[in-house]
Amino acid sequence: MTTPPAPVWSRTILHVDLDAFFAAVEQRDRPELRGKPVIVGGGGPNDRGVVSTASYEARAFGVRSAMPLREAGRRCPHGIFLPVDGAKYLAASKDVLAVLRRFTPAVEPISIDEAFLDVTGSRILFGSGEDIGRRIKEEVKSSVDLTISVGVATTKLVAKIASDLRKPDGLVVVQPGDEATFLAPLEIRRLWGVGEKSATALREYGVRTIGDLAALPDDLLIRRFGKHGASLAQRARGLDDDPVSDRDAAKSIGHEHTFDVDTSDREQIERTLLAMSEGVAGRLRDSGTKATTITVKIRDTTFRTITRQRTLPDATDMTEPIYRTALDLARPEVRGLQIRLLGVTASGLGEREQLSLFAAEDPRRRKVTEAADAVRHRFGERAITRARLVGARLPAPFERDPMTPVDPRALDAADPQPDPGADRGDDEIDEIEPID
Ligand code: TTP
Ligand code: MG
Repeated sequence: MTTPPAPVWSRTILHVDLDAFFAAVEQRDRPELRGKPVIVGGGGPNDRGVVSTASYEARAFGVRSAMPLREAGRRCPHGIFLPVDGAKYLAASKDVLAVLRRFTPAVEPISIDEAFLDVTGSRILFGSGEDIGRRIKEEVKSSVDLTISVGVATTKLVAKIASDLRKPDGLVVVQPGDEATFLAPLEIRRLWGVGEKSATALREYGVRTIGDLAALPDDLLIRRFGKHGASLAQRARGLDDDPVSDRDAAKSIGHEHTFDVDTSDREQIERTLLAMSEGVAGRLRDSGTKATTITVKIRDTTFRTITRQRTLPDATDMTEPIYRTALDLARPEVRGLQIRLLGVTASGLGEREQLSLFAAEDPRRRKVTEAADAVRHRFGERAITRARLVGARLPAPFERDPMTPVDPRALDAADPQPDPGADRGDDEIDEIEPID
């Protein structure tokens, strides 16, 4: 669900991020590890894997997430190396979420250890954003025994950057009106929606910092970057009404799949996304709703879990736009990783009044889909399937999901296409892309 929009300047958004999460859970559960350099990941300093995370004591020796364990062993020979215990971290993550939900229903988890909260409506009960941030820190400490860093601002982007500034155990408040000044000195890449391509294009205009971008005239940005140019500039000026979405389970339709064996096989990953997109689209049609937001969830072998979300230009209940979006969001994230779990969720569900939007799609395709739905309902879900899925070793739970006949070539065309806006970096825009 999406929180009802409040005037941008009056919103209070919190971003919370646990400190050295996996290592902190280990130190919590084994007090003898507190104050020690703990390095979580793989099988130890001689393992070929990488560091998931390191306690702040280990970071003092230069150990970082994603560093080869051997390198970590060289930098911190007396480090205590522990394997990843994903189930334990998930449980802690859920406990923290429960604490956050005491303060507002508008909680949007974005990875295993971070979430956005819209506490605008909670201020009357709990005080200012700063007060709420402080209380959350206290309650996470007393209930779950972990420390958390909090950023408070009027926008998600500013709150997220703020929470990172005084880690660990930080609380940083950016007052309403100070957003643009706060963002101005930061490198342009930290702005959501600015990937490498956009950054390169912006550099042609001498834009290096977010402040440089904010100073560019709107008409130039629109000419160069299309319709998203203006919203990019607004974001650079600290104005961003991107809502905190609480992804209420009842208000979204999604599928998840855990692979029997973790995989980095591109074909298998794409096929799974396709099967899940089919399932989601079929269920949307069955429930007579269309969705505007697609979210993919990716968990890797180390239990690192991320979600990526994008709002579609038009509401849909069709496989192709859902799959295309899911693929686009997942591709850069799964590269080189062993994937344990994938999920595709549709949210921002609207009613049938959106039917007028059918005009935006090929009416023949809808007819074919509707005919397929009828067959599916009458003869069962396996009656119809896409060419790409035939004979594929599909993940079991989705074999039962609705399949609809669409020219399989259309699906291959669902690979991100060089659209007219591609060289303008449009594909990167609108993506909720957490900052590295
Ligand atoms: P982060 O929040 O990025 O890192 P952190 O919580 O360990 O440290 P801090 O926030 O204080 O800087 O990631 C959360 C968890 O996700 C982290 O504890 C382990 C896991 N993770 C990986 O497994 N691999 C990675 O490359 C990263 C960045 C995180
Ligand atoms: Mg963290």
